[in-house]
Amino acid sequence: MAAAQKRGVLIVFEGLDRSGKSTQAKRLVESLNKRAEGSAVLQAFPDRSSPIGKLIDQYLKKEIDLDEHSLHLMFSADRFLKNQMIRENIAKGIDVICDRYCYSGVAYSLAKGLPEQWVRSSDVGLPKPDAVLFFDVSPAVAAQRGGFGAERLETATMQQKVAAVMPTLRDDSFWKTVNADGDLDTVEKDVFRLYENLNREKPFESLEKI
Ligand code: T5A
Ligand code: NA
Repeated sequence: MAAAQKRGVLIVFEGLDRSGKSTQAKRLVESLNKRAEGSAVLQAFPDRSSPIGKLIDQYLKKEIDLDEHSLHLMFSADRFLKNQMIRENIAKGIDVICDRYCYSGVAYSLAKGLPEQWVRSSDVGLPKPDAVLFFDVSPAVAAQRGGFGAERLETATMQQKVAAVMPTLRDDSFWKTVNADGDLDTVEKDVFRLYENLNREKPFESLEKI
């Protein structure tokens, strides 16, 4: 009898701006697909190509203003639009790698001062990650990296607030800290080691709280 097909895993890359999330999420997906084509998919949040994501993109680029409550719900809605896609892939044995997820949603909105219980409620029901890799970068190292400052939330004040909030969201059952100060290859190896140790035997769940 053929062995039962193992499910895929949901891995979320979180952290401050310029911690290297996008670079490493892409590297992981590429290396998994090199080993077995079609075995992993990458999903960035916000998905700037979706109708909701386009509005979020315009907000981030300071082209339009949005009420902060609406914006929070738009970030959540953008994730729920991928709810089914994530679950279908996981069931088929395909790994889903997310570049940011609801932890960014909660951290940035709490940093803006929106009400805590309300902020924490709008992503309940989303697929629960098997691992949240928190990219821990020191401010001095992040400051040396390129591409900072153009978007709306990329201010020192906002980053300090998010840096204070993000670690309080940790859930020890799936939260893993990655030292993001290292060079690209060292960080990639650390990520891969964490990936290889994930447990595909336990049932896939939904988020009951954040
Ligand atoms: N947001 C998001 C909310 O408010 N609510 C939400 O619900 C969500 C999902 C989205 C913005 O929206 C907010 C948070 C954000 O403000 P984004 O599209 O994720 O932002 O942001 P980006 O600007 O694309 O990405 P980041 O600034 O977060 O950077 P990354 O992805 O952490 O870093 P990366 O990989 O792009 O690297 C940055 C630079 O550093 C270099 C890279 O080559 C690149 O130049 N680098 C390294 N250099 C040396 N050594 C390393 N180890 C390096 N790793 C990367
Ligand atoms: Na990014």
